[in-house]
Amino acid sequence: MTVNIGLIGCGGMGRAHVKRITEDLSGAQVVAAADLNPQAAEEVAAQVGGKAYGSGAELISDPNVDAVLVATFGKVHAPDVIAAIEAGKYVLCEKPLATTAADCKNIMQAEQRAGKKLVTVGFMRRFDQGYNQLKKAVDQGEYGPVLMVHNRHRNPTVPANYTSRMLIDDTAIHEIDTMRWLTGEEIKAVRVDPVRQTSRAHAGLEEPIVLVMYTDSGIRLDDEVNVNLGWGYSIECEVVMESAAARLGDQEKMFIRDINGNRNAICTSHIDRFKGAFDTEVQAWINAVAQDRHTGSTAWDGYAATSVVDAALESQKEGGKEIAIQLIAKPAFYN
Ligand code: ISE
Repeated sequence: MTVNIGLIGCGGMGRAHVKRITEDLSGAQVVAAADLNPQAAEEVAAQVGGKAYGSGAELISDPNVDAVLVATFGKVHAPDVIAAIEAGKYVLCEKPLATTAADCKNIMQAEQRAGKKLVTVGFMRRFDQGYNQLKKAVDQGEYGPVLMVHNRHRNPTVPANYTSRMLIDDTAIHEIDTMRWLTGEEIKAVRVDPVRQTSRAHAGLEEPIVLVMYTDSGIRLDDEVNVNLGWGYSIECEVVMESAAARLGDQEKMFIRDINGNRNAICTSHIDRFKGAFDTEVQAWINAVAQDRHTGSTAWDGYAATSVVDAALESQKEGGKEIAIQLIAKPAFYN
């Protein structure tokens, strides 16, 4: 079976997914594209020979669309994800699932009403080779329990419409989810430490910040979020266990040696840095949809991560106070 995918959101991320589905993956084709910007939808539709729509709702009700890929801004995800669930269609929703825990709860309720897990959240780092090596080192237990994890999330730059809140709900959300997955624990508390501000940020953007979080067993997690470096996309993670520290660097492969010294190439985009992870994630989703089964992270994972976001935003409002995270009881549906 070829899975007919409808894409909602024809920006950079959506187009990168179309490219991978068309050129690199198997078992699926993109048959429709929706965007509030009609020109963007038409461009993508013309590229794949599919239909263009001006809204997610219209695309979801197209009977030719088997499954839906949502790649719009996080704050507008919820209505499209709920409409896809109500239409009984599998949906791969880019992170975050939604930007408030309340919206995530509405999505979980819709899914439970449907009686079937249909939502996969695009937490692609769970598919990254390096992060999987770290997880293996943690799970095998050879080095003892995890005590703390240091994360760095550095971007070369961010667009003018990127807001201070997005440092947390759009950028740090990756580490929030990855740390839940890596440690196998929920995050019980978070605070946001203010840092001397960079002059490189656009007016009104408060950055960098450092999130400090604690898991249920007391593992301390920190995350530097620093999004206007200028020079590269740099993701680092160091897991400190009792008898070893395992570190994930940039994974740049090529080294240059010349009169200026030894150096390696710098990656500048998350789409390149995580290409392998995105490809594996989307292929796994296509394969699962073709077999009518769920795969990957669930709406519960989306909800748990966004609950940490809500608490981090509250911490910022409270001048960096530590805020406890109150999750609802996990519905058996998500076990
Ligand atoms: C973006 O949406 C991503 O997913 C990137 O991985 C992240 O680095 C960036 O900050 C986000 O805005």
